[in-house]
Amino acid sequence: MSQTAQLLEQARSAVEGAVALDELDAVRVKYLGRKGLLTIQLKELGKLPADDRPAAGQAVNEAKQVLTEVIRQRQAALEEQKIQETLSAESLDVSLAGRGIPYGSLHPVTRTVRRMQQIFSHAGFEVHTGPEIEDEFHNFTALNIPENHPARAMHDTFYLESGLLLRTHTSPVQIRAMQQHGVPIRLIAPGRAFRCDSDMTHTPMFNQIEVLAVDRGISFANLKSFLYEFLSKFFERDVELRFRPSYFPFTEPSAEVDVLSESGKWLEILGCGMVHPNVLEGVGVDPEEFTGYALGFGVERLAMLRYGIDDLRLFFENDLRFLDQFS
Ligand code: 2NL
Repeated sequence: MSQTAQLLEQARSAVEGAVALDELDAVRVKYLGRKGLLTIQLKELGKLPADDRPAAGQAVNEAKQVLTEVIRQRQAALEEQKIQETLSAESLDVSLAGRGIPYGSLHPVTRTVRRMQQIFSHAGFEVHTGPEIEDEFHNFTALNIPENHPARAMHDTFYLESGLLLRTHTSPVQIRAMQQHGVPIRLIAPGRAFRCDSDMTHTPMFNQIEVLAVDRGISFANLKSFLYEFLSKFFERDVELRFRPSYFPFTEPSAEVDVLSESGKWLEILGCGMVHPNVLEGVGVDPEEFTGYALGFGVERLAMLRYGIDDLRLFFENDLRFLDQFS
């Protein structure tokens, strides 16, 4: 076998043995590069006798062409193999189970408001809402709290530069409802209230639900039976209540109500009373013909009792580890 044919055979088996593109390129350089073995043969044709040169030259050139083609094919095969490897390594298994979408949950205060609203709607009370920015008339004057009355200072009011204020309770909603719709009326007013007060048991913003029922012949007995009914539904057990005499400018008589907890403690849960005649007169209702009861709950307080939460601030920190427990 001629030297050229020998080199070609060596090169072929080197090409077959190359398992990566860089190995293949090393083979190409070894035989076909500027100082490659076949290239050198071409350069050394001059050393041959003149008669032998054409045939030898043709043989070397043919060998170079064959090898170039063999390398090209091997390169194509290796590239294809590499693509297949990449594809199978990066493949997406569409039959795998998904990662799941985390569900949100309602805030415990929202849950408590909704639950109370549901019980009240079944009892025939309409939900009314109103502005959080109020005037002195609807927040105080109409509720039998005249100017310079100590109760105004008692409420720790946030006043705005305009002379308006952040409502200190949702009672102005009930005043507006009576002005608009007259009586008889049964409504609940859920919403935010604001007081300039912040410590372990008070936050500057809290949620309130007030209840108002005005009709002919409503008495304190109706208020009591209503509270037993409502609170038994809310706490899902027969409740024991304690009515303590109290004072609110907008009710007379007034009471604070405690519920006996399952651990035997009396816990204050709401304030209530018979609507003061001055309040009824102020919205054009004759207190000789109509009477009514009213009450106010702090929603956070009720949510704390229902869910066994001992720190009011948890409601306002929005820590997901806390909130996720209510999904
Ligand atoms: C509390 C409990 C209360 C009322 C709110 C009310 C509303 C109108 C007329 C009369 Cl329009 N009363 N609301 C009554 C009693 C108690 O809230 O602890 N408040 C400081």
